[in-house]
Amino acid sequence: MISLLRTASPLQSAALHRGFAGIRAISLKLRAPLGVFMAYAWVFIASLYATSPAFSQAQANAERIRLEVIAESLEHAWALGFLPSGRFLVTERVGRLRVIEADGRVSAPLAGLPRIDVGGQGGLLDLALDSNFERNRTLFLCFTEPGGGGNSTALARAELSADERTLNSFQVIFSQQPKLPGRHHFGCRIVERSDGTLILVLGERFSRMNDAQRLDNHLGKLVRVHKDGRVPADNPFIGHAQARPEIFSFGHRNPQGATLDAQGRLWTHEHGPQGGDEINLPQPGRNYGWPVITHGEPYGGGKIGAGITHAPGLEQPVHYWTPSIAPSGMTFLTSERYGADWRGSLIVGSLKFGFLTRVVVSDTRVIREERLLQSIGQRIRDVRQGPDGLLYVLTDAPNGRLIRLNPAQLP
Ligand SMILES: [Ca+2]
Repeated sequence: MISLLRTASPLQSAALHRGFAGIRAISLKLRAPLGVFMAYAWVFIASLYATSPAFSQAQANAERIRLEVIAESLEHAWALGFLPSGRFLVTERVGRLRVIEADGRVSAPLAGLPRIDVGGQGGLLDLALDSNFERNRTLFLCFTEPGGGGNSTALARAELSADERTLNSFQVIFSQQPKLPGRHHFGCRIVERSDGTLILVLGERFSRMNDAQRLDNHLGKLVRVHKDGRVPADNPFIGHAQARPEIFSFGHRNPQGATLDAQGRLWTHEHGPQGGDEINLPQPGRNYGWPVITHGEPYGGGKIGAGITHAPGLEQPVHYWTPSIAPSGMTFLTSERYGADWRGSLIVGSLKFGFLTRVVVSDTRVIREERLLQSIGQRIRDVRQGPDGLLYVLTDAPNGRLIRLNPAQLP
């Protein structure tokens, strides 16, 4: 509760300094404390749309959400899962997996993880519960796997013990090739599609951006595998000489968000360089352009390659952000817990600015955006919708938090 109060003032100043005139006030009102980890605060929502019609809408949306900090002191929390027991499962990038009780108590690190190459952007990253978790206790993790004089992103399966203290039968089912020295651009989000296959998004490791255009490696790719690691027979590059058979789509930079919409379509986002963060709807076999085309530029300015944004045969993003927001985490809001008009929004976290962006979409088009939680004061690493239809956020900090976004229930 105190930490929330602490963050409000400097953040308000910082946001105003950035020129977000949409912020009129950040008001925090304490409610009855429920325990060491519980705090409530009223949070006003700000919008980048400072001009009148959109700003009026933003004001109407203000006060829809109040933040409830469920747990703190999570060391660079990265990914969130919801256990049928009502507990939460959280990865910490530093190589730990923890269970959080509904009342916010944080468990000791779970046993059963392999050696993980923690450092820079690498470590224990995403998690996804199997769609049949209640029956098979299976979950999927991706992490930075050491080896070959360096590391790469690996996808593994494991079973969570009945007491939820141990991972059993940990098994790597896919390893990105090649392994390279370096600490950057591991990508790493896992999505189970309705056909039961897994999509894993993979970065191009920063030093090897041109390899995103080559099919003989897994750098800058989306890959698709069965839950036991077998390659689906209908993957798009099966039978192509020199192509890695796991590849689903290519020409990606560093994706850190992936989710399905209500129709089962796959949406991803990825970090651009300086500007040009993208939302894509990856289709099998398609080329998403990096680094041949980009809406961004190198850090410090100039051109990447020929400095072009479009080219024949290369897919355009459905949306891009310039300046970059550094997106991480993504989910469709399918509930009406925040009002019927928010249902169907794509919710994306921002590392760079520490906000959520509510992306209003119509079918596969982006209509507009609204920025939420600009007072949160930490990088947002993950956002997911819980079984209760509410949104949950993980923040990426030495004292990262698990936060529930409650409807404000205005009088
Ligand atoms: Ca692209």
